[in-house]
Amino acid sequence: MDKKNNTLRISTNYKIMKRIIAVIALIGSVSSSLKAQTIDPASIKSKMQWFADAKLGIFIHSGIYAVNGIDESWSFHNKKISYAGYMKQLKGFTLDKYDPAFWAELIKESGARYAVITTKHHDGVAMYDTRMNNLSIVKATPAKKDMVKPLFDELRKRDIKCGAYFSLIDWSYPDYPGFLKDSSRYKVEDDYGRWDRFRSFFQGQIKEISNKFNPDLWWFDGDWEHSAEQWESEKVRQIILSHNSQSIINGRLQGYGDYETPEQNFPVSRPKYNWWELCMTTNNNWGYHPDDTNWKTPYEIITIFTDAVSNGGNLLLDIGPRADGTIPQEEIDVLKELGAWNKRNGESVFNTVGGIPQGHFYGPTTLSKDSTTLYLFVQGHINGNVTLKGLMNKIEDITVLGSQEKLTHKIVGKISWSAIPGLVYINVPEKAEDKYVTVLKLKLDGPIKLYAGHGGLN
Ligand code: H79
Repeated sequence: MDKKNNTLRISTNYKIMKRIIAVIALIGSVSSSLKAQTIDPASIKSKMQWFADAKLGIFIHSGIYAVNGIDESWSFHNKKISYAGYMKQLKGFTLDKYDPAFWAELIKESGARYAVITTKHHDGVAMYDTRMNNLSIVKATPAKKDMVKPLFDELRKRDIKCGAYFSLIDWSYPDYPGFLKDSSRYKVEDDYGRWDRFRSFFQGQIKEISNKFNPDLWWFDGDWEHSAEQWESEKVRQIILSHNSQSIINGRLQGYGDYETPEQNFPVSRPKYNWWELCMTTNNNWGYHPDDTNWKTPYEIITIFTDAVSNGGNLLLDIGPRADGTIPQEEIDVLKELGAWNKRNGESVFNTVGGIPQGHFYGPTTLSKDSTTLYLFVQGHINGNVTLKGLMNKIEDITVLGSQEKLTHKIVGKISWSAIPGLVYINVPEKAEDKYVTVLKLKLDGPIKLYAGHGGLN
């Protein structure tokens, strides 16, 4: 998907919606104050605050694809397995050892502030008790139970926000056009009646999920197969927000979402969006895939995480549990390591804002909300000195998070008659080093002021 276009669409759609609402207001018939509320930037900002502060979420891809350990939904779509063969997995999805309290505890331990679980992937298998058809783990697998509600209950006990992943695509539904990569059932333009049946079906499921679980966040996927008009994106947004005006909706609703979702791709320059979230796998796959041992290390995950936060984003880190409800040890280990790092260094990440522009410091940075504290993330081994350029403020105090270490610094090359600040050299002793990423906390004499010029040249 072209994310840039997507965002452009988001803002143009808002502009168009704003204009439409202004016109309706003029003719004196604003039927829905909600509509006005959903597009009011101030209310969106307040709705988004927990998300902006949360920084870390855990994504859970649980589905029947874990039985064989194959690609979620795409394996039959891309004809790596027959549809019948894929659906045989229903018989092996047991959730025998599903322990939602353990899952929630692990998520808590990782430091994450929200979790997003698949309620239905592109294969159309609902992970809850849908009344809209019979294709659910409740009706069609030995698990015979809804897995969403018990997890949300356990997460909420621990103050963790709950997200519902929902695939707009449903390659199993007989009235959905798409099926295999090279074959589809029909074209929407050729049979609007049939498409309408699918529309009532998927929108019915969205209403069910709203009513049953009241998600704090909706994570749509697969919007690229149809247009906003075809999905009725505006109506879908309305359905969700009329049930809970504070629900956050991700940006995969053809222009009607609240935030951007780059997938498995890392921004190099800071994205211009107000809110964005990098979703990323722990190995190379979303679902349980025992043949995939390409695990990212804690160091890699922590550096990616701090880089995302430094650039104003969140990380939504995925795990893929087994069909019996257990979580692979490698994923448990990495979440615990990440959690231990967050325990030592979380102050520099949670409830902060993205850091200073590139060039001042060669690494990620964040700022306290009042911008009087600057956090520097130092990756790997430190060779004595860390440098900072263009800082106009006086540094009151430097500490290393997770240790009581106070650091000394030297200002180098400050010329008395010049307004241009000198360089800051911070002396970091080896013993202060964190196992993964060391965080230096610089308390400034006031809100940060930076010099970013060319050294007096024009
Ligand atoms: O649930 C996980 C994946 O199964 C799902 N999203 C994550 C969270 C996912 N769906 N698609 N992709 C990942 C990759 C998307 C590829 C696409 Fe395309 C490129 C969609 C549109 C362009 C390839 C070409 C697939 C369809 C056309």
